[in-house]
Amino acid sequence: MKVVVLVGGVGGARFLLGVKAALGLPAVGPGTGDHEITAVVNVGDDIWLHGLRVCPDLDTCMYTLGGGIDPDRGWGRAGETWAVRDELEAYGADPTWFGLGDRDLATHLVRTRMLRAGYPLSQVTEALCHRWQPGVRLLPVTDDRVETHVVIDDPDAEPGSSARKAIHFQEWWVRHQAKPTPHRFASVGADEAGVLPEVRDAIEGADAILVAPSNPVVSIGTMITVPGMAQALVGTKSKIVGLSPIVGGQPLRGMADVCLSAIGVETTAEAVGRHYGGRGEGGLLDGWLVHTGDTAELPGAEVRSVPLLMTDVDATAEMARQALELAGAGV
Ligand code: GDP
Ligand code: FO1
Ligand code: CA
Repeated sequence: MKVVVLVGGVGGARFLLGVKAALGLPAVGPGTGDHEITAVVNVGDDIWLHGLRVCPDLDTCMYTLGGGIDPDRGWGRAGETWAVRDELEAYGADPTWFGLGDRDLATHLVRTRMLRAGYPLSQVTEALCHRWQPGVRLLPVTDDRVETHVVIDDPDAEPGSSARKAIHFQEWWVRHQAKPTPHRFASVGADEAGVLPEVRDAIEGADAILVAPSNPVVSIGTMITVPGMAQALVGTKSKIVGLSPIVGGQPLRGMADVCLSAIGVETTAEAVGRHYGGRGEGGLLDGWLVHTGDTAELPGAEVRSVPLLMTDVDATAEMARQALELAGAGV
């Protein structure tokens, strides 16, 4: 069976562990079998720092599935040391608010060297995955540069001024902890970008498409802004089933509620489902899974309530099984 999963970082990566397990593959590492999983990964968080290209969502998926992730932070390498970060800080080298660990840095050095040599991000990712053997084909949604920027009130403006400025998503999320109210999110570069042809083909040939319980705005939402992505999803014969990242009216990790408010969507499983939309009404979803106890009326899609807490791989595998069943591709 061919399964395509749309993912962001930590929530998406953890869900992929469950998809692998549900399909009988070892959660971590490579596996053989009849099933093929393709993860379409957000690139909106990607950033140039200290001359290096950093791709947090791709790396989070690669390290999680390859057994190299720091399990507590959910991002970056296990057993990390921070000598280079400390040295950079001693030089006052901006930005000091984003920490690149020593082990993680090797990934960015290899990636940047390959990008500078002319390889597209998708091929660079494939090369990095030769080492990590994630057991899932990790595809950036696009090879083009598409970065999420956040429009906020300009903190340097005169009092009473309505001046605004756009800052990179990471500056807003990591440096400012998503505190400045976002007026809107901009996918910088999306207009000139194109969906990766391999992503389009995977979506066209899939037996099931799952939308991970990832951030609906800055993970899944950003990917859908890439020209060709929405068309590929709307045009596929395969069923598309999403899992709610909102449980009991709250995100389980991170600041998705702040992101949702900025686009005028309530922080409920129902509102996020309606934001994606039922396929029967011109939206994305054939099916929508909400957590036990949550409810959702979603015209044009089938809704089921099942446990959606990724407490361990077994619980996550059961979520994946439920999603595949709703997609008509039960295992
Ligand atoms: P990020 O890129 O690292 O922010 O990760 P994602 O965008 O892939 O996922 C973030 C989302 O995962 C958050 O909005 C969380 O609510 C959601 N999430 C995290 N853990 C769980 C879980 O156990 N169950 C569900 N349903 N959602 C979760
Ligand atoms: N998140 C932080 O809160 N602080 C950091 O210093 C930080 C560094 C970092 C380095 C590499 C990487 O792949 C991820 C990193 N993250 C860090 C996480 C990440 O930037 C965000 O949580 C995501 O982009 C939001 O999805
Ligand atoms: Ca992310």
